Amino acid sequence: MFDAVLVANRGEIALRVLRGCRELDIRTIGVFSEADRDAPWLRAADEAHLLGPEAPAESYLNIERVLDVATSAGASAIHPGYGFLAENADFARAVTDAGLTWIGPPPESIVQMGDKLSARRAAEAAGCPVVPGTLEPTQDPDVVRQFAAEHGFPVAIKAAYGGGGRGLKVVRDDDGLVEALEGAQREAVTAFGRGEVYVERYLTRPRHIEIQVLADTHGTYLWLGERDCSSQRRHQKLIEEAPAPGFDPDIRRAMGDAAVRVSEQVGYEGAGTCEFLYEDGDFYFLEMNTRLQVEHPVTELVTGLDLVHWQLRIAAGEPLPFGQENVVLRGHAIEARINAENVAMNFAPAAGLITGWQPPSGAGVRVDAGVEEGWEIPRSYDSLIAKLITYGSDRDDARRKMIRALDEFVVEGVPTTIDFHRFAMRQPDFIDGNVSTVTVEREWDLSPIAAAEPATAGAGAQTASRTLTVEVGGKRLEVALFEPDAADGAPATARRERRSARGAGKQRSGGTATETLIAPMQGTIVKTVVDVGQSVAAGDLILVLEAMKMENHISAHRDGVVTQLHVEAGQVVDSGEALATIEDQGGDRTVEPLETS
Ligand code: MV4
Repeated sequence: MFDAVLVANRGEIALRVLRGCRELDIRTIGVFSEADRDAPWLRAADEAHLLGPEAPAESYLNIERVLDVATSAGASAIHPGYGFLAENADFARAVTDAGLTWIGPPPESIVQMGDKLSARRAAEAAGCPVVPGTLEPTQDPDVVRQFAAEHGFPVAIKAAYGGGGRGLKVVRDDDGLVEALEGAQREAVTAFGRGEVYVERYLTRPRHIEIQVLADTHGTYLWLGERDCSSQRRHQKLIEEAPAPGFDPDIRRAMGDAAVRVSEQVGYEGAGTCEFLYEDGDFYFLEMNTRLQVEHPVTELVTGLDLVHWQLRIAAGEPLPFGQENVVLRGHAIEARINAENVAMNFAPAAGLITGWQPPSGAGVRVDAGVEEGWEIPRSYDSLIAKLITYGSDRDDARRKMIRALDEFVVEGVPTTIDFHRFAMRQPDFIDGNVSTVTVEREWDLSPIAAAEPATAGAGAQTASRTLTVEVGGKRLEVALFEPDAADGAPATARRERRSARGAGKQRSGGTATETLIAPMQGTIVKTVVDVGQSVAAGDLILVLEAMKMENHISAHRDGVVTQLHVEAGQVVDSGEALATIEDQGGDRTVEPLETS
């Protein structure tokens, strides 16, 4: 086993890997950016080194600097965690070239799975079902038209080098075809510098089910059951569970066998995940993630296997000492991602100081967190601050433990997704195991969550809520205090109204049918497709807004005439900023503010 391992990552996954190393008596070397000085997870490392001086977002991507630290600190291997450099074949090669061991798959496997078209070809070659579609890139609308003529609409246009939903466009009819093709190409170039796209039949209500694979360097390939990751929003997973609810054992076995064949096809080693779409009893390979995943704990709980230990042992050359027949799935595990996000503001990420942090514990509860009380969440990184995982004898047991644990969880100072999860765990669709990849976004009304949280709704991270315990006649009562914004003393609700009207020409007083079309998220205007004076119907495309390298179609929120466009292509807008004014046609212009009438 290794003497010393450098963990090239941050947050909860850095802690997860550092702990795994420590359990195997491996000396640990942590690294950190300037924004992560004093980070809580670094205390789990035997030593920690500053990466800097780059901007915090780039520090963890500086291959040369990471290798310098590894060499000078005497590391024998590097574990990349997930994100940052985990799926970077050049980094994997550089690690090996520096005489260190790469705790991950061979770079050739990363490359083959890094491009979706070559991944599809590998799956086909392995006899694994893929979504019907093309295996070669195209730029030609006629190829898409021809495919749709054969297979029918809707079709998906996907970027070969896409990921996380970037460069994915759905075409519902011939009218939207050219726009979608161009949008997918633009997105792919923006995000990945490569515009190749291909076409697939679009599944309208699939489940996202993935198989965990483990392969040693001696030719043993195992699958460790599946995870259902269908609960997601804007391609960010929110809830994962193992096993998939109501999943047929024969389909599970067929999917597992297929994942193993695909892994063999690319000479995989270590821990990896094959993603599938599942609809109406059929499954289709989508892509392979060549890293440890965020949701790996649910697999650990139902298999009893420690995936980080096995990554380390496999990288050290140990053969897997058990076979497929020894992999037994037992019980049920659910993971809820606790993100520092404002659910009421479209899940907008919220940085800030954690003023209160009391994670749950007790039977069947695991918390993997990268924060603690007093830690200020930096702005530069993704918003996952913790994972709450519960384990039960069956799904309902795990779900009830999750609700209990969510109720215990206290986070103060930043808004979180905890209330979303409390809501989700009680949804009939969730209870019935009837969640698809479109359920959270299109089938659930999330407004009760926002309504239950007046302090954070729309107010961003600035508004602090405090809880006081008082005793009234000997009975303990908890009192929530919602404090106004220190900056201007205005209550949160008033500020929220002002914020949504920012930049707008007119503001209706007391009216609900606002004329202002608001940016739902921070981003860059790619293009506007209407002119001032143009009549539009609710749902008509007004402009394209790029956020996190994904294009979002912003449509008219009401019928009317576009009287003002407040933005133009290239402009950066904040969440809540006014994009356009759409006024009623004909009379009934604006209701004048009460003060002046
Ligand atoms: C699809 C699909 C339906 N049909 N492909 C989204 C990101 C990328 N990993 C693939 N994705 C999808 N591909 C076809 N032919 C639906 C999705 C999809 C999705 C997939 C997995 C998890 C969440 C998703 C959310 C929306 C769409």
